[in-house]
Amino acid sequence: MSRAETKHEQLRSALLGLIEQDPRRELPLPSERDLAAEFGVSRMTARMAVEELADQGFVYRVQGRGTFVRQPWVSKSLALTSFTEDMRARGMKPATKVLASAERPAGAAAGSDLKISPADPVIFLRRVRLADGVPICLEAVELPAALVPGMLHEVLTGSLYDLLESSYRIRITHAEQRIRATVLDQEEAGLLGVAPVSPALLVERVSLDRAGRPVERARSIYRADRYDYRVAVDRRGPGR
Ligand code: 16G
Repeated sequence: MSRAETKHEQLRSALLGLIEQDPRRELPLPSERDLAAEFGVSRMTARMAVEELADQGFVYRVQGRGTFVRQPWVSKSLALTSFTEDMRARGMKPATKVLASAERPAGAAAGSDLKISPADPVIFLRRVRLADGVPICLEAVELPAALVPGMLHEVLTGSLYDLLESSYRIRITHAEQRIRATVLDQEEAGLLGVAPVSPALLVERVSLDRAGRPVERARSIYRADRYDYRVAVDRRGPGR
């Protein structure tokens, strides 16, 4: 990787490692003062790293007692699924048509999201995803090429997440997502077999592995007439 990890990122990765150690128990995190001393960062940096994990639902605070790792029942509600899992959960058979696969420089936007230099190579993959033979999603993903050597020679019509796990031991455990309404342009509409300007859901996702390393930047466009986005939500806080 071309860029040194910042102290903040190091601390975040270390904390995520700690959380992963035993996700069944409500482990207390070390205090901000101890984290600052152990990682040689300011208390402000330590606080920011912990606040970020709290915002993302990994940990919660109890006033006067400290910060604790959340129990798995909350993680389940934050479930991160692949297209394949999504379709199977709906009782449908997933399939994939690969439109393009290539290695190319990340460029500024993907470089920034994936925390690599714009000149670093990414694997670009564009696929039509089908459910019971009907095209419902257009997906474009970019992955840092350094993380997935030889990926272009793999079978790319199956589950990308399964491939990452089985061939590269990369498990995506967290994603930042943004969901927006959009309409399909002529090309997109043609690929999805609907009329141009049909409504669609655009989901942009940056996926991280358990160490907090960005692994995937994805843009998925779903036909709004065939897909709804299901989200489990929980009230934040220590009690249930
Ligand atoms: C979903 C993800 C996409 C991921 C794909 C992997 C969203 C918005 N996008 O489509 O980021 O690449 O699943 O699915 O959820 P796969 O393992 O079936 O290829």
